[in-house]
Amino acid sequence: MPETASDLFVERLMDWGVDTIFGLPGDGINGLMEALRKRQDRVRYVHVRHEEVAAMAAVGYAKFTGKLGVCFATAGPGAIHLANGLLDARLEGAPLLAITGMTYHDLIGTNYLQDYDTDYLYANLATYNQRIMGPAHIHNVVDMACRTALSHRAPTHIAFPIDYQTADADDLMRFKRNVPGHTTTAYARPVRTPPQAELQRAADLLADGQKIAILAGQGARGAGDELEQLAETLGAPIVKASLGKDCVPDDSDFTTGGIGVIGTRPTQDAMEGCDTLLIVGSSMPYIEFLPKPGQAKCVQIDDQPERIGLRHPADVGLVGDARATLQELLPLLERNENRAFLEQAQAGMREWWKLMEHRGTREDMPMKPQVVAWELSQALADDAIVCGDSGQVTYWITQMRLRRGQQFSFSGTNCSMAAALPYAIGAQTAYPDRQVVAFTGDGSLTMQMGDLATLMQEQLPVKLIVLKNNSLGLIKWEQMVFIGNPEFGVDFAPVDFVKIAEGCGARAFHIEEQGECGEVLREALATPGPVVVEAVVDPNEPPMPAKITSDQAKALGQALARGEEQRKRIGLTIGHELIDEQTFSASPYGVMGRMKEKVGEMVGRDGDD
Ligand SMILES: Cc1ncc(C[n+]2csc(CCOP(=O)(O)OP(=O)(O)O)c2C)c(N)n1
Ligand SMILES: [Mg+2]
Repeated sequence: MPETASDLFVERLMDWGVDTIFGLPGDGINGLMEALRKRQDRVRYVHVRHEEVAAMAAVGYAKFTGKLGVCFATAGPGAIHLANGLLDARLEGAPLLAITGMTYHDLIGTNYLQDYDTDYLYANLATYNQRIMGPAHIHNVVDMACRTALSHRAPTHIAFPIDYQTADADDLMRFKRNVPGHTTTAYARPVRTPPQAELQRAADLLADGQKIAILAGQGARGAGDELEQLAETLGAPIVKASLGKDCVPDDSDFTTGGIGVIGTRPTQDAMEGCDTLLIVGSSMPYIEFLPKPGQAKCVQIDDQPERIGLRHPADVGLVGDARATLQELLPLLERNENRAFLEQAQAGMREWWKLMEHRGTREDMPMKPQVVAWELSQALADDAIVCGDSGQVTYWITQMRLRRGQQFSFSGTNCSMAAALPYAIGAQTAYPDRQVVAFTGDGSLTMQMGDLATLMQEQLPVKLIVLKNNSLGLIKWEQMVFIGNPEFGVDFAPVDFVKIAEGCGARAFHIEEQGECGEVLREALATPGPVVVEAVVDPNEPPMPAKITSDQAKALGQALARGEEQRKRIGLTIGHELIDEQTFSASPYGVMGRMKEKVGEMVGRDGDD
């Protein structure tokens, strides 16, 4: 029987199916802690070392399970620490419930201890945001918060004043119109499909396309079979936004991999050359990599009507769940007998993977960061979950070759640093028996290093791989390549991550040579319990886009000329790669390779004649 308002609260969450909660206590939330203590056999409390990690772990949990992620923090400072996780949930589209303590209900607004209106704080973050006004309010508010988070894939927030947390569950203040039992935990997942007439309009438009490309995003996760069927029917390559990386595996014949500065050359060719674009569940923000408005006709599938036409003009908008909509659309489509566009993309991808293998097996010292991602992709378990991070590390990990059954995510639209470790905490809590790998940078890890200790404490056997370049690598290149300035304020003092990990009680490995990388990674992945792998990598390896623009080349030249301190090393590295990759047609330096291909095509054509 619930004795306190907190008992009511936690039991209602359990009725919603909540069995895991991430947080860090304080006197502003101790009433709720007692309700959790009494139910610790049914609700797993994951005790983290920083509230941001609690919120981000709950986002990771939600992203990999599709279930509601739940986190909590104490009043004032604890609540403020949670905020980035709410932003992450909002921009990444993850269902999240954040619970924060608040000072005593009759001292609010008096500059009392940790007195801060956390509901005001979250006003522009949470889709549903309420303050508990007494025990009789709890069911009403918890039900709305859970239902809203799940329906909108969005963050919601409940502020719970301290004295109400321990108030008697039999509250005598209930108003007569608040009929007990009038609200329930009933929930129906919205799976919409568009009207038949709209589906037919889309099918007609697609029937006119000759060079069709599909752009699939996070919303297409879970619709992989349908996407591949669609690609086969339309003769259309599937381009993947980074958050949709695992919607179709990288070894599928139909995908050209990622898009944007981290994307592949065949993707860019497909976007530049298509006459028809079919967007499935993507609103990825890199608009300049999409076909220019007017170039291609467009059908867009999205379950949020306000997103139709958001990034690219849509001729037909299909509002519906990606999988259910594709299942209705597929029978209306004719097979496109013109396979040339798909075949060109497939040939391009064969060249792309040759380039990736070349970059991933280079023996240079310092070790190239691509080597770590390449070797990792060979060593991963078939059902591995990989959590990426923000930085140059994003390039290497999103270009990794994922196999069918493996899952991937990172903070893709919020682009928050220090997401890999919390996401991995969330993923490993949800799937204790799967291999969970966090792939992170040294800048990110030093932001939330305390939570390495969480892995030990919670017995989460996460394998964390940190690329050590003693720098906020991505920003250094952005300063040079985007605005032509020499790097400034990006290097930092080296950290011995092996010692840090061992200090937390975890096993640790160190890699600095290509030759040992694969073997050490395999050993690390096979080691039970939490493991940290420190990989020392070249700080001067440029994150190369698939095609270099003249603006980028000019800005880099200007940055070097204006006194970039590493100009010699950078010049040497780029000069070396320019020669080294000349014969690879997928490389931006691959002029020779592309010429060879063109000549080959011409000779082949003549031969056929
Ligand atoms: C919370 C946060 N702060 C700052 C940034 C800006 N930022 C993006 S990537 C990056 C550098 C990441 O450095 P590191 O983790 O060492 O990875 P590297 O780029 O060196 O591979 C920074 C500072 C951000 N995205 N998120
Ligand atoms: Mg770094």
